[in-house]
Amino acid sequence: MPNEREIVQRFLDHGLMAHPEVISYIKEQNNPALIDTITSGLPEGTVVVSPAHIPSAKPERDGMRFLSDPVLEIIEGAAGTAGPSNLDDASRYFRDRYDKLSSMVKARSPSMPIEALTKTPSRYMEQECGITGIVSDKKTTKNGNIMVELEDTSGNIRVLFSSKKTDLFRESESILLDEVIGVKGSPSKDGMFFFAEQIIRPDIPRNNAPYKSKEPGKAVFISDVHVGSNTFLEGEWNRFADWLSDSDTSYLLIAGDLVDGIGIYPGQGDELTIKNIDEQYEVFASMVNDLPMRMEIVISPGNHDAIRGAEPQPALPERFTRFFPSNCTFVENPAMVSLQGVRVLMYHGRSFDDMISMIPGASYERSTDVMVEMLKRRHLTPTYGRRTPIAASPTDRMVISQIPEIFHAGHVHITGATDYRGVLCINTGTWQSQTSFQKQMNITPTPAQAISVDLQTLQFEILDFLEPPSG
Ligand code: D5M
Ligand code: FE
Ligand code: ZN
Repeated sequence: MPNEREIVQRFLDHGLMAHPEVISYIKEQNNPALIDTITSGLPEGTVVVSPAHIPSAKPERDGMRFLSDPVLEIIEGAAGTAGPSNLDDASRYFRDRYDKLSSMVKARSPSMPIEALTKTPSRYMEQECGITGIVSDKKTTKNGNIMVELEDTSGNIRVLFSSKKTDLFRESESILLDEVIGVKGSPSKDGMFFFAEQIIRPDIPRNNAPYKSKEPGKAVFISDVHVGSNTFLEGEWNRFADWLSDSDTSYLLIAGDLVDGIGIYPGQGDELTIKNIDEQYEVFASMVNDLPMRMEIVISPGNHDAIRGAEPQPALPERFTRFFPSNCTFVENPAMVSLQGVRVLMYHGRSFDDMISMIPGASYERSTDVMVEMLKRRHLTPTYGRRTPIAASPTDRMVISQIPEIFHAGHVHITGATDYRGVLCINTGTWQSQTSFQKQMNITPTPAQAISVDLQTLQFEILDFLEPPSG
């Protein structure tokens, strides 16, 4: 198998530079002949080889999509679809996760049952094999290699990532417990170990091409309003509301932490201007009431909202929704909605706390990079049993089954936007200024920003409503 340096050199020999996606594609296909195929088909004067130059990777849309009436459609996570959390369902939950994610991995790279390797390793020693499993353990060996226990429906095996293979080793450092990965490599003589050569994740296909609305339409995205907190920025919110009234925005999406809630953290009472939960939602509802009625408004909950914290979180109950106008649709967290055919995955983002603590180099400042890590794993909450409570149920709703055009999250209170293989990842900041907790955690928020997306072009714009400091 060619390594990255060899592939880069082969292109350089042709006087060409190659985009990193092209290099990883060739590595993944394990077919050095592809380099010649690609170089022979390049338009004259090409300097940089991009993914579009890969002959088999013509842009392709993920299935058919029809515009429907009404233009706002709830695809997944409509109110009332999150079932109860029942620990007896935990094994079915993981089986469903494994089935969904392993089939994505296997579609990209062939895979054999782990049991075949552990029972008859001699048959496979000389050849490269692929296996796909759920990560049930991960540790660093005394020699400084990484060992991951991988489990499929037939058995389990210890997979070794050698620290000598620098690129692969670095990639293996980001392997998370309970994620589903494929690994290419070969077994040890006794079938006790599997020596890894390459990691295959479910990922977004690199030829994914996002759907764009045929009709004009603009959507605005926000999150983390935190009504009731003494740091809620009322003046900034009013500037935003005024701007919305004058704009041609058709949709407003709000991804959780609508209110600050009560009893969310120790001592919160001292930081609340509204200490009653019904009143917090009533005030938020009156703010929403002042927004244009022509807009469709989609609202999902977050970890500060008054609803079960285990994800998928149910939609807000009628006790609070009754205060809101009729143009509001309440969905679960996560939810997939379609705006004129453009699909938006809304997820508040509690699992950022877990992923940032586990992935080397991940940070709150660059949360959209963490969203990319979720897309690669096709999962919103890869690791079970840390800070993000996950509801055990027969199906794993946290799997990113359908590929959205827009992936909208919040929670970190820092605005960000990035594109990953045709998926626009946006994090929509907050409407509260820095809290004492965030000060302690060294989190500097970017308050009073919204992100607007043109549904015809998928171009985004960051809108800033922060008032200049007075005095
Ligand atoms: O989250 C507000 C901010 O605080 C956001 O940047 C995430 C961060 N946060 C929240 N909970 C934790 C924990 N447990 N550890 C570290 N950082 C955290 P909000 O959900 O609005 O309170
Ligand atoms: Fe928040
Ligand atoms: Zn939050």
